[in-house]
Amino acid sequence: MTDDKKLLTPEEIETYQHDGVICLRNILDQKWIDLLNLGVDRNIENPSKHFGDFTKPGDDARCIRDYWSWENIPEYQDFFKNSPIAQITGELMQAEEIRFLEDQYFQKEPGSVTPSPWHQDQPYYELKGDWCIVWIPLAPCDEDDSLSFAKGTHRSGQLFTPKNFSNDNENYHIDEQSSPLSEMPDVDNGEYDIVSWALELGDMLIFHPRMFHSNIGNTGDRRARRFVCRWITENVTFDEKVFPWATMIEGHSLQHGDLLRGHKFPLIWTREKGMVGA
Ligand SMILES: O=C(O)CCC(=O)C(=O)O
Repeated sequence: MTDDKKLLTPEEIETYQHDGVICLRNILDQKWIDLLNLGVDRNIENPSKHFGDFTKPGDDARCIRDYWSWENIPEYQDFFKNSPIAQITGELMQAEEIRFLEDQYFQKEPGSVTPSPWHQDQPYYELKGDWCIVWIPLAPCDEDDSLSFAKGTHRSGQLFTPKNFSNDNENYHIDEQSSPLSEMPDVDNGEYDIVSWALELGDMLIFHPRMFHSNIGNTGDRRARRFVCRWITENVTFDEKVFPWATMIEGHSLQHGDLLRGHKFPLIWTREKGMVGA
């Protein structure tokens, strides 16, 4: 049982820590789903420089994505400042403070054969410390079209070469002299404990940055759309150019080793005061 002020149970926190992923059911009101859908509509009309169209050649079903757009999308700002997500991630990571890091959407039309290949998020980011990813379906999705995870893969601490979503999911080129990363293992070889969930509106997935995860495309007959957001705790520092492909929001003034602070990384929740971002 949760106490009055808590949104998660100790069992849910334990599941996240042990498995590296948790599925939370019916935790987001419809008003937030509606707001995020409006935000994604606006984002599609006003793409950022990160916009990507990953539609496979010859595929009629479009697959698009954008990220780090929140400074131009008021609906995203309203969502991250006022929805319960900051508190949920704060409880899950047992944090003192939670800051918003990044927005992202993926949209795959019915029949899209563009997969999101098995990967970890950590190697894409110039970050050190505790953070997490929240995956929110903006249309119901069945198990096949949901995000799949290889349970417990966050625990080894090992990082693998990420895929370049913009380049047909090839591995990024690695300079063998300077990169310590090996190729992602074959996650479909039957040796991993793969888990995925059919999701309704109001459900969400939260996962650890080292978790192996993937999506096969959209085999359903309705548009698949999700809003993904990333949240950092008080101990996250800037780990400059850990890998040549890693990115960070533009315009920050961080030096290597600095804690992520300031208006590019808005403080939303503290254990002591609760919601402080409005
Ligand atoms: O939703 C998808 O297809 C991919 C999401 C993903 O890989 C991520 O959020 O890191």
